[in-house]
Amino acid sequence: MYSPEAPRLIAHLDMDAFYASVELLRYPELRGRPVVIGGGRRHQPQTLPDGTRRFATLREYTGRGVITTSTYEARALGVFSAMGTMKAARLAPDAVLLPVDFDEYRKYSRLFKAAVRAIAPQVEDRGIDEIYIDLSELPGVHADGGRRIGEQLKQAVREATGLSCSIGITPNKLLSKLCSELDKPDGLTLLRMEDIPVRIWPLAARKVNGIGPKASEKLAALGLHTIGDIAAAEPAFLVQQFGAHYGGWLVQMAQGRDDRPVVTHSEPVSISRETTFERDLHAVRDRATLSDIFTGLCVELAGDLQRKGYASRTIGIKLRFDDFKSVTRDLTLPAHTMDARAIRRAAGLCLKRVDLSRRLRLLGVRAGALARLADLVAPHPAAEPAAGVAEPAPRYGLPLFDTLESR
Ligand code: TTP
Ligand code: MG
Ligand code: MG
Repeated sequence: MYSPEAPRLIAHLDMDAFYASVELLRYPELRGRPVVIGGGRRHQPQTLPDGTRRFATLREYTGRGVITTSTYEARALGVFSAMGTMKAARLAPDAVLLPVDFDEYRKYSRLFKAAVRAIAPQVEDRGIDEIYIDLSELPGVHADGGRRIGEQLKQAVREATGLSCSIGITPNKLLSKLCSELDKPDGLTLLRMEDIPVRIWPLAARKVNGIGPKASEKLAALGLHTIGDIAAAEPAFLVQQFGAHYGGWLVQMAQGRDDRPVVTHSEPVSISRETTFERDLHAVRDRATLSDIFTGLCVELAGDLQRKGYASRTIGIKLRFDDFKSVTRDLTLPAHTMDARAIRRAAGLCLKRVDLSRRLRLLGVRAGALARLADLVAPHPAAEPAAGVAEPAPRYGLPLFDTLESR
């Protein structure tokens, strides 16, 4: 467990050219070529009668899309994440263009994270292709600054996914995040506090997570371009320029100090379910259909809460109309609940407060003000899982859109 006194070893692991590398697993013939990910369905590779594949290239692209990522070969031509695809096409017309397939990337994301957790369970999820890992408690880890475990983690990720990653291992998250970038791809970078002047101070200030475009512009205007420039600046000057909070953080950051813990579980703010209809539905004319969908969403939401171990005190709805305008309404309950009936009743009351004369495109139900079931000392009867809820969608007697008929 985290203790501010004990020396820590924190890893930051980031997958190399993640979306592109996942695509190369199924199209190995593209290895070594510049490839960018950012196309749509029309850029799906075609399999020819002789079994070879035909790929779209950037020169064929027209549209307003952006690149999600590119292989290192494409980066050598100046093509990077978030660049307009048309601009990329001018720089690298012969680069292969592939469509984005989030389901596939999520699958590999789960695989690499599971492989890491099997070795080092203290993992903080930082998005689809990166995590922090607190290595401090692993047996023997301090003997070599984490090198052996780092190599083991890279090996495990490679075995589970066929993909390479880069890892930084240092005493804190700030430094590890910087270090995982230093030797990409397939890097393993260890750093101790005494290495900061040589390895960290020369880096550009904007490399730091927390120094965005605005702050780095202001720093540059003050003549502060590298992390070392910030370290050399007068702390009082930084506080005067950036305020006590951010200025104070800059002072600490430049010395490589950061005591944020690795947060192994995050508490969701809300849980929701929504659905877009195949055709727009009208609250009165499609009452039965809407009613079923509405009930179904509430039952699914109750199931989500129960599975995740949360109860909610604020139930909300979201509607989107045929003119794409959206409205939300919510209602705070007297006690927390995870019961489908209570959720449906509250959502129904929210619905009464909406003008439903237009057709609907989308309907959603949201459970907010969540509390962990374990933290609710004396659960209200309504917070107990209802007996019928785990069974197939129960049908409730109450007409859900009954309020509409009286309009
Ligand atoms: P990154 O880790 O930033 O980039 P990367 O994994 O492609 O390359 P690197 O080797 O430098 O780590 O982002 C992870 C994935 O997130 C990336 O593969 C695609 C996606 N992404 C976007 O969709 N848009 C963006 O602007 C960025 C930066 C990433
Ligand atoms: Mg990455
Ligand atoms: Mg990343």
